[in-house]
Amino acid sequence: MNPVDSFQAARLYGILDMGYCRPEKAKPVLREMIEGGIDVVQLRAKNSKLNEIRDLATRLIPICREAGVPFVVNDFARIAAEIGADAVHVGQDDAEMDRVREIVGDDMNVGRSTHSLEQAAAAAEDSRTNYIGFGPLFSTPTKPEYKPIGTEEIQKVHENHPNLPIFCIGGIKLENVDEVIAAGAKRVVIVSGILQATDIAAYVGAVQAKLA
Ligand code: 3NM
Repeated sequence: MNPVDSFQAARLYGILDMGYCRPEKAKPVLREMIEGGIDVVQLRAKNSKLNEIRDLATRLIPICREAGVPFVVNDFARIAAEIGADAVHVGQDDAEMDRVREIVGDDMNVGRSTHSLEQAAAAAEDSRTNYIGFGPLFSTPTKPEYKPIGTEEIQKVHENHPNLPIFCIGGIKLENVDEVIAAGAKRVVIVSGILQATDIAAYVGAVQAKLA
């Protein structure tokens, strides 16, 4: 499957956020996510040094490759390009898209965080963007500074952009994913729910069963 199609086909996108995971645990946690059937994995390390992120990404990408799971680097286009990641994910405030494309070229996927229907529309119109995150739906300790947008606009954002892979994000857990799906979500991102689960593979499998 080519990388764009794999984002289109994805249902559950997991983020290996180093705020929840010690570096020495990253590999076993990634393996558990894959065992549970995760569709996409992003490495997010807001407080790590560049060389640490590069080292970690270099160690993790072969595990994803072997499993056929797309590997995404958060924020750092240069590292994504160096290690041959499947995508780089950037926020609204991160480097301008031209700069990102200059670094990663035309073939790599670029994902963008959006926090409103307007930002989603702008990303959808931008041919440099391949998929979006849409949230945070609920308040979340993983991104505490962002105001939750709720679930009311999920239907609308899908109606507005039927061909864009849209990943709902923010405060989604196994316990509330039914509500998110009922509101129109087709794809979700989960961070703390997965990383704090006692059995990560079982948790991922249980969310996948609901999204299927
Ligand atoms: N981005 P959790 S919300 C990394 O809305 C991130 O763009 C968001 O973590 C956005 O699953 C978020 O632990 C945190 O709530 C999601």
